[in-house]
Parts: sequence; structure tokens; C-alpha cells
Amino acid sequence: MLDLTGKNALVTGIANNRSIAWGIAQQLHKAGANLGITYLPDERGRYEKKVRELVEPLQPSIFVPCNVQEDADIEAAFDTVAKEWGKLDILIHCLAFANKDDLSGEFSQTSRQGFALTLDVSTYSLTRLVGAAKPLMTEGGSIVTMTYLGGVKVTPNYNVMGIAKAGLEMSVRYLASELGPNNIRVNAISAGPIRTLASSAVGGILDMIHHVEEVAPLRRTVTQTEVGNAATFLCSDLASGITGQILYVDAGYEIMGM
Ligand code: 0WE
Repeated sequence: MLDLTGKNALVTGIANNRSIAWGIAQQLHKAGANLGITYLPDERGRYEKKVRELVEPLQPSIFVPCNVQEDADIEAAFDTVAKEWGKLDILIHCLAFANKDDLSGEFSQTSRQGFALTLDVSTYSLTRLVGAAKPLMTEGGSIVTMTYLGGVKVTPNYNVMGIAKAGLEMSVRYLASELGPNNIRVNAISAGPIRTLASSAVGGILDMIHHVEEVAPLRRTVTQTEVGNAATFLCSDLASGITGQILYVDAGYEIMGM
């Protein structure tokens, strides 16, 4: 049976009610997990208020700021986990950022700064969070991150994010290899395009979604809830033999050649 009762799950990447991380948090909660939520702090406290109100029904026992570009934020967040929970079972990494300018036009024109920013937030953050989580996953654990087909096949305008996701997918394999002996599993979900805060800022996302609706075997896109269910499976004992994998939750789109 899929049951996460007694499991402590830290979820990153909730920005609003369209976030994939929100779909994951809801399904983990439904399965009985005890939740900790991180949010991106900003001067005006906009995300803090929005995310706090959103997650209130899930009664998280931890609610902490975490800007993954700040080592001190990551340390403080995992100090809170250590103090409040003692052990961590589940880590959800649902973070990415690139400058909007770098998600259109010529990839060859990506700036050094834009490239470094994208890989810092979208790729290195997984390794950093896993490094902090590892000593707290004393009874084994499950780590899930989010990737996209644009990290494997060229996708118009995904550009520098494709390089970040390629690095992220390889990070999953190296981390899975290192953490396996501690019974900590590391996997990624490769979701099809979904309308979220991040994706709706992307020009042409609606055309991409319509293309998927025509071509994908299931003739539709996927929902945050479907991604949440797959993540919950990967975090459960039902997936105890699965690590280092990229699980496509994309209505079958990835198998198609034309
Ligand atoms: O990984 C993503 C989202 C990545 C993303 C999106 C934005 C837009 C707003 C990262 N940073 C930003 N920064 C912003 O300022 N996806 C898989 C969704 C997505 O993003 C695309 C896509 C798809 C699909 C960007 C270009 C082309 C397709």
C-alpha cells in the first residue's frame, strides 16, 4: 500500500496554486506525509504571504524561507528540519530560473552571467540541497526533482534551461550512485508542458501545449495532480527498487518521433 504516514517531506518550489510543487505537496499530504514547505523570500514578502495562505490546509509543521542561491538560507532551513523533525525522509526539488531574455532568441548569445545564474538556481541547487539532506536521511529516503524533455532534445527557446536540465539529469545519476548505499533514492520526473507561473511567462507556451494535445498518445497534456501522484509513488515504498531514473509523466509525448 502507498502510505507515507510518519514520513517527513520537505517541499521546495511552491510559488502559487499552479505550481507543480503545489500539486506534489497536495498528493504527499493526501498520502499522510508530514510536510515542510520552503518559499522564496523577497523584500515585500509576497511569496511568503501567498504560499503561507495556500499551504495552510495542509498544516505544514515547517514553513521556512530558502533562496537556494544563499548558502546561509539552505543551512538555516535544514537546521530547522534537524531541530523540528530529527530525521528527513523525502525531499522535493522543484526549482528553476533563467532570465527571460535567455529563453528566446539565439542560444549562442547567452551571457556568461545568465548561463551561470541558470545553472546555479536550476542545477547546482539540487546537489547543494541533497548534500544538506543526506545527513538527516538516517532511515533512508527519497529525493525527487523535476526535469523537462528540453534537456535531452532541442526544444525551441528552452535554450540555456536545456543545458541546466541535462546537467540536472546527470546530477540525479551521480547522486543516486553516491546515496544508494544509504538507502536514499534519487529520481527525476520529466513532465510535459503545463501552464504555470514560470511557463506562462514563456512566449509560445500555448502553441507547445496545443502541439502536445495533437501528438501525445493520450492526446492531452498532464496536470499538476498527475505529476504529484507520480512523485508520491516515487517517494513511497512501492518504488523501493527505483533510483537514478527519469520518469516521463508527459501523456506519452516522449516516445513519438513525428
Ligand atoms: O522548466 C521550465 C520553466 C523554466 C523557466 C521559465 C521561466 C519563465 C519566466 C525558468 N525561468 C524562467 N524565467 C522567467 O523569467 N519548463 C519546462 C516550462 C517551459 O519553459 C520554457 C518552455 C517550457 C515548456 C521556456 C522556453 C520554451 C519552452
